[in-house]
Amino acid sequence: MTERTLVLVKPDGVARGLVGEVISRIERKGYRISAMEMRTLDRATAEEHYGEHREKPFFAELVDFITGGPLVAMVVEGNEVVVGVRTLMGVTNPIEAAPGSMRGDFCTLVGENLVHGSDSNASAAKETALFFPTH
Ligand code: D4T
Repeated sequence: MTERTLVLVKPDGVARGLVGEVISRIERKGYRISAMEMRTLDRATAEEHYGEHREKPFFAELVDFITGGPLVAMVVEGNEVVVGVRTLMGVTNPIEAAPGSMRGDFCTLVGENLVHGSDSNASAAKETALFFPTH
């Protein structure tokens, strides 16, 4: 089933020159990028994007990190892409992410875990509208 998801190459990935690596893995899997932009998030957008984590102890740090430098946001489309991208990314904690996944191959810190992908179709619709309101 064709779906859409929102992918972010987080500021650590941009700073480390891994944008091409992330895009390449998504494209080689067979997914299509239908919108893409580099931008530095303002705090209001970051707080909305991570709204479900507002009460968590790591929320302030998370917002500082995601607004701390440019990121690359993209809308990715394809067959069961929400789960497909999460599989390519690996689990949230990079230490537990499988080798071969992006987090498994390229990072070690949960607070700097390279990429974001929407976790459901409902999140994908909300996040796509937040980042690309006219897409
Ligand atoms: P995102 O949303 O960034 O793609 O990550 P996940 O979907 O894989 O994981 P999440 O929503 O549970 O966490 C959001 C974000 O918070 C950071 N984080 C998470 C953190 O800094 N410390 C923590 O203890 C946890 C659980 C990492 C991802």
